Amino acid sequence: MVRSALLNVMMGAARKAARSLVRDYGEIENLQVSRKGPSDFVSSADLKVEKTLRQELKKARPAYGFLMEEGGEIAGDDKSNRWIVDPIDGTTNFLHGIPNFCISIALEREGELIAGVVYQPLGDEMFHAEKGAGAFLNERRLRVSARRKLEDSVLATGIPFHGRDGHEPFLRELGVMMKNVAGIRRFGSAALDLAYVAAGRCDGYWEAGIKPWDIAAGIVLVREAGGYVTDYEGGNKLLETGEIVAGNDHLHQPLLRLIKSAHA
Ligand code: LIP
Repeated sequence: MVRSALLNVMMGAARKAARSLVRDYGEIENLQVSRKGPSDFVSSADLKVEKTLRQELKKARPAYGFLMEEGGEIAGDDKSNRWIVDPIDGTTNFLHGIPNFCISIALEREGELIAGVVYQPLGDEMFHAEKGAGAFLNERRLRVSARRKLEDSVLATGIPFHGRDGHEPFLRELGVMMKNVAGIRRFGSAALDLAYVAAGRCDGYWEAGIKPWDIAAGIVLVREAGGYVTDYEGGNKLLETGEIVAGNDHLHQPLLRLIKSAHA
């Protein structure tokens, strides 16, 4: 399988940054942790990983800009290309010793997401995709699941918590979904939730109030694995609205209809 130079840069950066991440995971109790907001944390591990990713990506593409969870928006000389980076997606899991977190890197070109890497370092699962070239887990080509019925489907989602908005709307969505599907999972990492949809492990995913860096790479994975990803209106304003619905070609529209019915 021939990979593009672009994907090699992104995967190389993720693997390099993961070294300190796995080391820090082994000694979480010694990490410096500060509060960004209610029940929202950042640790010295997040900052270390983000610094390494920025250095590696800048070395390879000096003119590209960045949108990073901790560092924010950093304009580049080349206005057409922007890296969208989450150093640790699933930070709360990471800080609690729950082994479900990842590094997420996407490339946006001319406003379109064209490449994505989601690296789950503990399981050495490298999910990667590039527009028109398919989606892969390590060397294995990925396809979304073929399940056709909601009642056979397992969905992933994100649940708002202390200090977050959207509790009532989420409970309405959950109420409608749980009556119609075989199972709902809250894994704690939107990037891995989308990677699992691309891999056919989950049949769909929905969430509101989500950040661009949590979902950008995962969106490319699902689309290149033959799935559909839209905002709650069925449009493409995912990064702007922070509302996302993903599913295979049989289930995406029924999921959209259920979400609409929850807010009718
Ligand atoms: C997390 C997302 C998750 C969401 C959490 C949080 P973080 O990202 O992956 O889906 O429900 O609220 O946004 O903060 O670990 O990068």
